[in-house]
Amino acid sequence: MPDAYDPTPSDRFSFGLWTVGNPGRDPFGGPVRAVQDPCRIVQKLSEVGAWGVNLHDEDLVPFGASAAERDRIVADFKRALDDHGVVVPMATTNLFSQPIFKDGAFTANDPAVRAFALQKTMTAIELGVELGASTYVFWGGREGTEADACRDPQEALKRFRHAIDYLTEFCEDNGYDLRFALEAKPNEPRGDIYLSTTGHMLAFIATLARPERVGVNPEVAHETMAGLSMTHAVAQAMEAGKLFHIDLNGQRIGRYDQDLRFGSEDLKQAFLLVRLLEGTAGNAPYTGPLHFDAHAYRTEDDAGVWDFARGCMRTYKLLAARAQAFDADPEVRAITAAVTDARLDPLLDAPYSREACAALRGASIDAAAVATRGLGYERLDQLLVEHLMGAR
Ligand code: GCO
Ligand code: MN
Ligand code: MN
Repeated sequence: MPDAYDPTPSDRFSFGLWTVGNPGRDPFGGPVRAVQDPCRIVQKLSEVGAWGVNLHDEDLVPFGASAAERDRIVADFKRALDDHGVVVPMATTNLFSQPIFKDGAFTANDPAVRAFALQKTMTAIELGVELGASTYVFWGGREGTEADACRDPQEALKRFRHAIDYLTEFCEDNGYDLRFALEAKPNEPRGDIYLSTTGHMLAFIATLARPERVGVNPEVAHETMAGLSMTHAVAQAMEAGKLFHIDLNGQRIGRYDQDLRFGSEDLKQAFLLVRLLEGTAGNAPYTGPLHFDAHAYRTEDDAGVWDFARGCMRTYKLLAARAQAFDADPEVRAITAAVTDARLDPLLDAPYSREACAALRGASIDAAAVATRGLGYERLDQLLVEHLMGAR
């Protein structure tokens, strides 16, 4: 029975060819599902109510395909997109699967690898532009080390910067209206990956030649693997105007990159993240693509894959509705209402000047009275739990 939580294209949900197309391979076992044709994935995505499909170059065009083969595959794919009303919001380069990238791509020590990575990325950018993508993701899966003495990590950063600056210039020169989104991950497949968190990426972006073209693509699993708050990472990106894309999935702390169905782990964090993205607490909402970088359990057959996809989207919508209700709850609003002080607010609002500073320093504050005031956060968090559990 369709209901209000069934996704529609206006929800801006997207999946990668590599996500719903994941055949269930893991480091201990081979595939358990057949590899699906990309055109069939497009059709199935439209059936389940998704809006977009994202891809790595090699998800669509096999590595080493001839020009004629490439053109035929791309033409078929474009026809499927048109037939089913599915768009390509984001494209990216696979800079991790081919053996040449065993020591990294843009940061590798061998100039032949770095040059090859740039060549491959420029070709993949052209594919993304041809398919109508407006965001281009950079995930440096192999940009890291096990034997850390192999290079000065500062040199790795300089090389990575050179690559991103080179590629933004390439887009500029060719009139490609693409925004870059940098995706951080602390480890896996490398022992340590450079620029390991969204915070590292944000600091790095400020050092680029064209920082306005570059933002971030935070992923739930990656921030959680690092033991960090995804919600805080996303908030920092939003506040900086840098949330260009997002990878939603489920993850438990301290584990390998699980890429589970969105909301299947730590529902409270998922709720807080959706609440932030939707702006139900009053902040400006995120209006970009809502991408699920996750895949079905290895136990699933094809039907289970589409249950997985529907589950990601429905959970997002359920959480958005719960967030609306939570932030409209008068009891919640009473606790979270801004604390105002007619005497101190003007002193805090005034920018620094000698006079303003003297006034601020001279204001008397009863520290003991302030410190003993209860803030009601126990009640607030219980209200959150009750909304989440459908008790309010
Ligand atoms: C991972 C990453 C990737 C990237 C993808 C797009 O841990 O494997 O999350 O799935 O998001 O390569 O750049
Ligand atoms: Mn990941
Ligand atoms: Mn990802």
